[in-house]
Amino acid sequence: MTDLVGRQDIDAAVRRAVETSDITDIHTHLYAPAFGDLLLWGIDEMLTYHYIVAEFFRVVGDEVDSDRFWSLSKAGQAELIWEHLFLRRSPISESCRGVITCIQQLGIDPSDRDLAMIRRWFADTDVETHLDRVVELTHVRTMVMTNDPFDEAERPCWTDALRYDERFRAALRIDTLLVEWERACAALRGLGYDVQPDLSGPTEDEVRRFLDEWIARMRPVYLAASLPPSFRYPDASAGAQLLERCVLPVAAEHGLPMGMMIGVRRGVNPRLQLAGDAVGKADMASVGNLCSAFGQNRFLVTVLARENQHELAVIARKFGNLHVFGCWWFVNVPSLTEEITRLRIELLGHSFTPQHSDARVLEQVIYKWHDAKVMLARVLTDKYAVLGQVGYPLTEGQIRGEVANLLGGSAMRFLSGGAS
Ligand code: HDL
Ligand code: ZN
Repeated sequence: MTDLVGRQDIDAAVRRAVETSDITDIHTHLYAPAFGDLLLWGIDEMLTYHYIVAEFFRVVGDEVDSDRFWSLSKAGQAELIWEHLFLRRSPISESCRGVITCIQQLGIDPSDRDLAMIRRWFADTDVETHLDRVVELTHVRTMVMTNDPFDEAERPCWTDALRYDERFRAALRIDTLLVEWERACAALRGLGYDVQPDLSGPTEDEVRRFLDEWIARMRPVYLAASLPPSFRYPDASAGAQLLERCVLPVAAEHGLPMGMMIGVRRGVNPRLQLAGDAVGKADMASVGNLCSAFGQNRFLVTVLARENQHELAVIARKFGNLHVFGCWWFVNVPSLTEEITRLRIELLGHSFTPQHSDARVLEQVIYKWHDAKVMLARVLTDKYAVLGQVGYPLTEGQIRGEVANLLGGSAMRFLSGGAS
């Protein structure tokens, strides 16, 4: 392989690598088609994405109250959103522009601004054909789902007969256990586990049995929970006790990392339903405390507050059992993803995963990964160009390997027990 000389060569090599590399999307809310209607796809699902719903309620004022909106069909909600955010206004926000990027990349002409025509395009396809098309378009070859045994809609899917597309992997999601113990306790008792609200008696053994049984059923690539800004470790809360005495020991026994997504303030405006969550600055010392106290565990962590990003990256420099990933939710906007990714490369080199999509609707992997690849190429070209300027011999082969690592290779290696 010849050395790359000059920014132009480097830029071209980086773009080729980013554009052709397979991608592992390590956190989504997508489901394999075998989960039926749980897999959301199509223009009406894209338009009623909760990110967009929040923006819709900001512009309609008294014209549409939340009760009336939620009483409408999905199509009715989508039509109102299309009218207010895509016709009366240009869809300039990230979430709205993302819809236009998706339809444009799918070959649908957005210039007519004709929702009926766009709907006809989706009506003419089927989910399997569409999934193949989206995978080919994005090179997202593996998607990790969010699988919640406390979710009444999902739990019945996990029968012994369930077989699903190998492009999907499971992640065992346990927010309810760690953040809403009273609700989890009632649900577990209803499922036949002998657990007590005060964690007394056989509770810890029974929680471990619950985790063992769902790990056997789901065969997840990691356990996961989103946690509030108030999360602390060590702590006397039921969640911290269960994390320490049940979740992390079981995760270590099974060789599974613990995914923690920290900083979400749930339901600050319940009228917005899923769109009603917000962000809060979290305690990053607790992340370091966990990495230090549980050296035999591995932690996959992302944080929601911009203000926590630097401290998380510094903690990751201290603990090899911590893998930092993604620009999550409210920091997944171009002005912040570039800032965060530059910071992480400057502090962590290649040993992190820049992005995940968090997609809830299948087509969202199109715009979220389109944006991620544009940003990553821009940042990597700058960083590699500086290396070239100081005489380091860069080759396209090395760049391809490192880009593949950043787009999922490192994450999957870390998930299966390797270093970042
Ligand atoms: O807790 C999470 O996994 C978050 O990603 C929430 O699901 C949130 O609603 C979301 O979709 N953010 O992108
Ligand atoms: Zn998520």
